[in-house]
Amino acid sequence: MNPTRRTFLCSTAAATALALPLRSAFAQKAEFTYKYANNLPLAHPMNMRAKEMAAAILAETKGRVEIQVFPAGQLGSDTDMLSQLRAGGIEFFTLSGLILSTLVPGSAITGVGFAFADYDTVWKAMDGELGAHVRSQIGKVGLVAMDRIWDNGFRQITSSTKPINTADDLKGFKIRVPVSPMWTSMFKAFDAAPASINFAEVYSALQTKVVDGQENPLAILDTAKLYEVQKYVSVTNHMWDGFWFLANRRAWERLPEDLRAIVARNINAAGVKQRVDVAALNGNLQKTLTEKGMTFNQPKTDSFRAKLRQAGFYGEWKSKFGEEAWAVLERYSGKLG
Ligand code: X2X
Repeated sequence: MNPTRRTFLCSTAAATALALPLRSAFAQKAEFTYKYANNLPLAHPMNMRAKEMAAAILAETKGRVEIQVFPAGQLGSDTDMLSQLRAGGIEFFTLSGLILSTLVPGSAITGVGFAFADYDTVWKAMDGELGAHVRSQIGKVGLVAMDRIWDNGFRQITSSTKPINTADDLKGFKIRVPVSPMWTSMFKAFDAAPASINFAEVYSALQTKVVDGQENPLAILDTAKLYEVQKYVSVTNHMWDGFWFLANRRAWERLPEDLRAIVARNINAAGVKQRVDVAALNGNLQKTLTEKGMTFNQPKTDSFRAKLRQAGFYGEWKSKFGEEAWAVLERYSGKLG
């Protein structure tokens, strides 16, 4: 082969790998082909960052590790995907700590009502002792949680019937909540009528009026098009929610250490970028959603907090999580209840 031709081939291969770091850029089949599944629409930053991350991992491992992204509940509901993750049918899965609590009870602690004042406090807690506390509990059930939790955001209540201004407006309100004791307990404490429904069925449950409302961050209202079936957004910020990036432990440990390090570094880096994207969306989407027909109101939080206190919500969850875990939470939240 003459040098000119070799140079030409090399530079073409390099250009392909940069522009399109896909399977086709590497001659052989990957040694490790792992599935990563989640419940969010393709347009959500979670999936955009995950695709970027998978491409970076494929390139850095020189084609040895391929992560296939399955968005939008393609592989089933959260409940199904959690079972598949445990069985090893999927290797990676992002899940709210509150839903994960059906398996790891202590992981719901990050969703205690009105615990975090702002994102600064959230990341201090989640990248600090509170996150470490939850990750160690996740580690006991055959799963591995990556160091950086991904963001879902502060949650807002939406409705097709009326704006929610005070806790009284929630009396008897038929609201969808994710499948998790923490969510059910919180909306029972508000005297609402919560129904546990997996995210995959939320749009149709709202459309057919099985429920009148739901609660989610603005980025989800937009990317899942919930504005088509909901009218009012009440900015309650009643809880923050995040997605643990989980791996099946057996699959994780099958990766040689050097590959594991590349994969972990890329997942955590993608998570940090995803946080920035999601916070920006949650901060800026009010205008877009208003243009799409939603009406916003900004309730004072006092009546909601008072209702949770009166209903014994904080006392109940403190005794469930235990003094020690509660003290870790209060290091970030301040005194609760
Ligand atoms: O199910 C939901 O509402 C969602 C998408 O926010 C979660 O995954 C917790």
